[in-house]
Amino acid sequence: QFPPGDEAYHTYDEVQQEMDAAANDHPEIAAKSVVGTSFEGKDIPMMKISNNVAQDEDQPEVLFNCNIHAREHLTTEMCMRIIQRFTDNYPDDPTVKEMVDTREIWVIPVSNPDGSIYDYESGEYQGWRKNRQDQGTDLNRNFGYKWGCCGGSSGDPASETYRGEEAFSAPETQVLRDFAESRVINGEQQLKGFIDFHTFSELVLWPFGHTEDDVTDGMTQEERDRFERVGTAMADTNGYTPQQSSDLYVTDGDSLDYMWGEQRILSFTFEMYPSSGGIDGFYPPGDVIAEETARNDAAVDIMLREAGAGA
Ligand code: 0X9
Ligand code: CA
Ligand code: ZN
Repeated sequence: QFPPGDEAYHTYDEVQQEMDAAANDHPEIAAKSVVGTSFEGKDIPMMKISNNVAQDEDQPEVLFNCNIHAREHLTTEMCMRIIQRFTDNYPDDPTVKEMVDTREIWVIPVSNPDGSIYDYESGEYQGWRKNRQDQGTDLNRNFGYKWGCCGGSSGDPASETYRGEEAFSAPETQVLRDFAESRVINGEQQLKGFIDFHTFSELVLWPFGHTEDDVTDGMTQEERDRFERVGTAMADTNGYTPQQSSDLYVTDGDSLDYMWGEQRILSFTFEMYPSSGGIDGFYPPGDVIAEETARNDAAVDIMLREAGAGA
């Protein structure tokens, strides 16, 4: 249970139950699976939403990832909203119907279950960011594209941005890597879009994070312009600020740099509500969930549409 006032947030068990219910209620279009296990051995559940969901059809795929940072609980609600919207509103909502019929949508509501549960389970928030491996690894510094390259992470296990012993030393980043790799079929990456939801600051961020250069190894001017165009289009719908991720600060080993740099997936990090704050910014009251997740509906639709546009 979340602390008083925040009961509207889904616990890990409630996430599992609601995913089970959605899959049971919509078996043609929703299938739940376990994408992998955490350091402590907890299941990391995943939902696939698509027509003919049991088949691996040749349709553009998009991955929505949430709660890689433990205390960013509003992001789990974002993924639950995506699951609810693309199942309950099918086939009545025409955009939902089009996307479910022409895309394969993957949703991971809690990619860091150990850290997430630790953060809320005592009834008092712990302000926890990392996973629960030893002193904790910052999963968003542990991905293996230019890992630890550029002063955007720490080698100190006590640090909030500890990058881990080596690239992909955390089971939870291995899970995301292995899933992305599993979607390469006949040499083609099926995932055409990726959003990693975080809180907070109300930003739409695109790669790269490891360098302040706009154009670099792995990012042509044309590619950069596409990121800016799509990122700005999404930000126009939610009122967030669009920018290259390193404009915020330089990071190395984050999910975005891997998903674009290594997998060539059109990838964005969203920093959700609120726009500013201290530690309390991670813990908005439960009554903002509906508004602050619905706020990203149109951006999610843009991502899904763009995934079908080709590179
Ligand atoms: O630092 C992070 O991992 C993300 N921000 S958060 O406050 N949610 O921890 C931002 C990652 C995006 N990449 C860069 N800013 N380079
Ligand atoms: Ca399908
Ligand atoms: Zn985060």
